[in-house]
Amino acid sequence: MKAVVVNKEGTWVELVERDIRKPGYGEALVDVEYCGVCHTDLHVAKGDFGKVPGRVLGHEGIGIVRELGEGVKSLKVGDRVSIAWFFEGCGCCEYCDTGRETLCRTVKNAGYSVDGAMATQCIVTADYAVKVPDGLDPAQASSITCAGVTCYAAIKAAKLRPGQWIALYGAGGLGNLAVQYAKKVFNAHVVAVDINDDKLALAKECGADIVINGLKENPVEVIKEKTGGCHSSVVTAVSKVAFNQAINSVRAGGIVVAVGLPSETMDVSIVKTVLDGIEIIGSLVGTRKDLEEAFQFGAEGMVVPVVKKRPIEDAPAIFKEMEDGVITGRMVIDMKM
Ligand code: 8ID
Ligand code: ZN
Repeated sequence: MKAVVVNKEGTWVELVERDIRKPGYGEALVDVEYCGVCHTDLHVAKGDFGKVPGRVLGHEGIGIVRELGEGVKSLKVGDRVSIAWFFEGCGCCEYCDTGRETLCRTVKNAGYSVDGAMATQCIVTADYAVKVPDGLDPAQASSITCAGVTCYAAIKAAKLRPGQWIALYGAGGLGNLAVQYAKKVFNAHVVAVDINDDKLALAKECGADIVINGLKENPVEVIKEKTGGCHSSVVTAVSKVAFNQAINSVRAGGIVVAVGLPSETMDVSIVKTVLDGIEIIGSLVGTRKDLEEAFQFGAEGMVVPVVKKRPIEDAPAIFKEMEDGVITGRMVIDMKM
């Protein structure tokens, strides 16, 4: 099979030929149709979370089950399923038992701690592969498998209610989907902030009420003036500047949800946090149930991921474009191209 892997230095990606093993107990072999390229893949490739040379990347995979290992009851051959960052939990710890399975301390993550879906075939743990509903385009489904579900779960964590204002910092692969979930699923008013006008144009098309280029205007001032301060904020931007601005963009009692993963620290005013009762929380992808729900909104046409299909040979170029910040929407590797 063809696979996009982290190079042997653990610093970048390369395309290689690999063999795939047979599925073991509880596993399924999947013919991958599409795999989106997430900024997390770039972090992994560059060793931002520790070097993983040789790892097959990819956690926005969609494919068709070709073969089942022994003991699989949840899938059958021919099912269309996801291969997500939340690849497997232990199933019996305090997090797995209380609806917070992505926090499992012995979690496996596709394309990071186990081989992922940026390949023509891959192995999944069957009970953790979420089925793609009929009516959802598989290339669009790939984008929901990480970008979509992450934003959907982050907005839930923000406790967003209809009619409230949310500030979305970052309008990239995740951000444009955050705009759509916030606007169309949660019925909120949306401010999108980015530093790139093309991404803001897409955010506007996706339903943002206000768009702000953080390089041209001060987002905090504009948000205060136009909304009186947002009720919550979700930060997918890969920059501490945006995290700091997000904290200052919410009104008293506001919730700031950290999603982006820059290798930096944020500056938090203790006085503001206390006097304004601000909550700052982290949100990590979504549970299998979140993904099922996020897919369904896609199948119903309420959320339409903006994807561009590319051949697997383009993978190194796509990673460079991601690093340069020039991608609008999501680049999705089409394994049949
Ligand atoms: O579960 C999670 N928490 C999770 C899931 C998936 C992805 C976290 N992530 C992380 C990724 O690892 C990455 O750090 O979310 C971040 C965003 O992923 P992405 O949306 O796939 O990346 P992108 O398409 O490159 O978008 C990033 C956007 O941030 C903007 C860029 O212009 C781009 O549109 N941005 C930057 I960089 N600096 C900004 C700033 N100061 C900014 N936007 C506003 N203000
Ligand atoms: Zn991702």
